[in-house]
Amino acid sequence: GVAQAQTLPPLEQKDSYTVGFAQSESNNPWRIAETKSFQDTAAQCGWNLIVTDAGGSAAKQVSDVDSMIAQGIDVLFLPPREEDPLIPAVKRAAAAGIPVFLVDRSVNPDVAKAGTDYVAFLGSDFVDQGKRAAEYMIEHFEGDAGKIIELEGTTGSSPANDRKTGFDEAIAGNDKFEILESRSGDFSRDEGRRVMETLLQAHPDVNIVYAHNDEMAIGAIQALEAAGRKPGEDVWIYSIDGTRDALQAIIDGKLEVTVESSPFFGPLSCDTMKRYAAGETIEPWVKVEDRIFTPENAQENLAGAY
Ligand code: GYE
Repeated sequence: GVAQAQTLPPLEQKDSYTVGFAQSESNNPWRIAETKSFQDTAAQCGWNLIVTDAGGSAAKQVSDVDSMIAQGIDVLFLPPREEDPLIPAVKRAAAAGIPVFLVDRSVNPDVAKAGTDYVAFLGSDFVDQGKRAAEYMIEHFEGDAGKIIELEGTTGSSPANDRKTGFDEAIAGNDKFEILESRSGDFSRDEGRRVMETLLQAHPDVNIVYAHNDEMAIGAIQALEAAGRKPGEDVWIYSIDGTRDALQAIIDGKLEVTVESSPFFGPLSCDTMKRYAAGETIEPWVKVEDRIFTPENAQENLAGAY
């Protein structure tokens, strides 16, 4: 509407754009695949692409965005590491006339809004991902009572919050499943392994792990095997993303499922930016549709995995 047109910075139609992509960290294959997708898209989309890496620090990501604003970028693509700390930087970019597209993670909707503070959020439905992981578990788990350890993603990030919500909603009122303990593994393999080692000692009766991403699921598999447990036999693991290692773990019988969360945001970002420059009103949430990887299709998807 009129209010949107007045508050969102416009974007000129031109052949080349200086584009900022302020990556949050590069310590896992998902984020490396995402950065590569932006780099692979740059030439064909006319982007002079500036990429930064905040190394897992929201404060560093804020200062990366501020230096991009100072450099005079035309457009900003941002995966806010956590839901709150990046909001002031998003608002500063918009105030400097830079259209901002949030990619793969969103911000606190009570504090910043699509169509006002930023153009749109491009990404998956994380609540639905958590729900689908739970539904697969409910349908396939063969034990009598599911005792779950939940490895949560980065505290305060939109995928960690929402993947928890979706999973919790799906098992609410189901007496067969109980979450023994939930703890953050920061979406990282090493942290997932360390947290799993600790929680395994506290809860030796665990027979299910729900990991908010594949890296933590792989870390959990390592911790379980080191403790003499048998992933896929006495502990069933459910996860999200669709990395190569996760597909291989499914093929090896150590992981039950991974709900897809695609990192390939380059082409979608190009398309959305061009639509915006052409004067289209962009939907507040440009939704990514995700598949699910199971023992039935893991092998055929391995070659295209990252
Ligand atoms: O699932 C995880 C990554 O924000 C959707 O971040 C993304 C998540 C992804 O670190 O592996």
